[in-house]
Amino acid sequence: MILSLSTWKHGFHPNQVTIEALNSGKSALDAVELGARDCESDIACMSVGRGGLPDATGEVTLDASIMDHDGNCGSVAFVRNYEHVIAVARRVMEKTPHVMLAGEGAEQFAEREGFEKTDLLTEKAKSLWEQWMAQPDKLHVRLRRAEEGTQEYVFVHGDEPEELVWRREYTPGATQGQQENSHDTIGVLAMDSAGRLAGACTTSGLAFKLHGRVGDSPIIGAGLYVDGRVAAAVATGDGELMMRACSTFHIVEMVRQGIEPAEACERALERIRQDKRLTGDKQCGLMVIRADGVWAGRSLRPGFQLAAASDVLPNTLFDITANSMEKARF
Ligand code: SD4
Repeated sequence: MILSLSTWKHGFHPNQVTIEALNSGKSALDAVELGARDCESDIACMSVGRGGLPDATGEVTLDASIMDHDGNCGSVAFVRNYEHVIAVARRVMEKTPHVMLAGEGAEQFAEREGFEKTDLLTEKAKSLWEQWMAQPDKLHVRLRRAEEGTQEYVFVHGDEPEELVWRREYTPGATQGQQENSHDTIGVLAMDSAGRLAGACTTSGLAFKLHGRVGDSPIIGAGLYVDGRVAAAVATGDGELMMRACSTFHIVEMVRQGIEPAEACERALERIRQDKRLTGDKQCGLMVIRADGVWAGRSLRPGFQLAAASDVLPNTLFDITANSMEKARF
């Protein structure tokens, strides 16, 4: 069988790219890279690649990781001016003895490897950063999409209880716009026709993060983990949660011990719920493919979506909750 999963609604197109690559006989590794690249070039997606929202100083800094069936992995963190950081991460995996390069060193490596320099900050991202800068208590302000179809964002202030925000935005029957917020990182998992697994994760991280902040996405075992004999798992959401819990490693190890994929995600979320710093506004979305092709997705709260496609399933968007997956209505 062939199978691909991508995080969030904006993962729908990348997932189509990934499944088509698998259909044309490409390896899982090539397919996840192509899917991730597709999102890195999509400027409408404001937390991946070009078009990503900047950090608190106005600079866009990217994190990415990639992992193959055999446990080879590469990652880059805090990279500026290179759009396809997923490809740079793959180059780290294939051309160096290292797993991870960060900051200036990663940028120099990208340059030496012939990657093209790009200005990652779009006018729209810059304008949102300027609006954020003008907020009185900006470190306690988060960004969410406003209304359905508008592609506009609103700032949610810290004085509004976040539990209420989630409840209002993610009640059943909420409109499409209400289901979306500023979480846009992409994680892609794939199984190719030879039964090989691979995963990729690429992001500009949390909007307006502190300069120098690195999230879970480039951390092997936090944002992404693959052991082709067992399972592949990827995470999205508030990275600090998955970094403290090593969530994707946790999931793969539970599957190794015979726990069903959906149950493994639920138990990983249970662990995250024990995090003393978990607050009502934080989200975490997890996806897993077991070596036999059984897959699952779970999230701390409603609002997380994933795209899934296989040789028997056309590319389809699913609504994910803490204990269920359902075909999305839009
Ligand atoms: C991070 N996990 O940098 C990423 C952000 C994310 O949905 O996935 N948002 O923490």
